[in-house]
Amino acid sequence: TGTEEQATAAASGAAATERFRSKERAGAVDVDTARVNTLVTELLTAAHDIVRRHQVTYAEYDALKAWLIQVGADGEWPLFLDVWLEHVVEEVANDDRLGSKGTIEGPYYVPDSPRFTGGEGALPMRADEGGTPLLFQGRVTDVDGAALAGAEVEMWHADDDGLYSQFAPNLPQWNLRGTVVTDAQGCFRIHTVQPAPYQIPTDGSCGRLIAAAGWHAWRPAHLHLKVSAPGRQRVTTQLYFKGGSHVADDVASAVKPELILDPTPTADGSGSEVTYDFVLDRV
Ligand code: MBD
Ligand code: FE
Repeated sequence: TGTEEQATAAASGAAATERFRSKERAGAVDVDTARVNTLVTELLTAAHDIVRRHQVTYAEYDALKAWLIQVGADGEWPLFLDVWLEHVVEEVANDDRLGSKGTIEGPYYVPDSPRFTGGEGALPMRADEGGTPLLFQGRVTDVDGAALAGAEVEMWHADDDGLYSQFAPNLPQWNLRGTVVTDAQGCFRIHTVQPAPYQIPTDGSCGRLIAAAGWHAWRPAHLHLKVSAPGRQRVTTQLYFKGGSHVADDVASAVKPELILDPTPTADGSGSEVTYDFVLDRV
């Protein structure tokens, strides 16, 4: 019609920035003076070294300054940081954790999604939701193999157009977001649809950086998950699809070999299914 709201970098950036501001840990940072001194001094020293080694010009310095200002104006700091820095923070944070591998959370998690008890649920979706139906099922245990009943398996993912509800216009609030609580055996079954690959918005600052540097803007299709149970460490992870585009060259560097699914067609030909189990370490 021409009046329909389009997904824009600035709108999804503003929503991601607002989401980050409202999360518990965001306001409560209190880092030790000596630690700030060490980290910021080393970061600046690395930048000084780059300027000297590459003879950075005033034109380049001004391009950097303009770009940094615009990242904030576009609300794209959450996107920028989660795409290009979070993977190393996650690696360091979970280095010695037992059980299921995790990976980055990214900018589009929203807590308190619709909850389904009894071990089974279908993520909220539109009547005409695109994408192949997918049954994602498995079991949650502790590191000794004991079933974790009442564990929460939170899932959120992009739709068949690569868009996330609450960060793109015209999607139902909880589209493709839900929490399934495991049954007495620790089992869960989640009915959803296959997501599409995600493209970093091309009309924002992250997109301009990608174009300027000659990179690509793609993440492989992925399911986001948080799996938690009382007295266990919560796992934040993502799962990818074997043979999918950009599994081998994710712009966010968040793929690990343990995180690749290989769904099989369902017997009745209606979609595909895959089993994936989670193991949660002690706190
Ligand atoms: C995503 O969907 C995502 O998962 C990450 C990590 C960054 C940008 C978009
Ligand atoms: Fe994502």
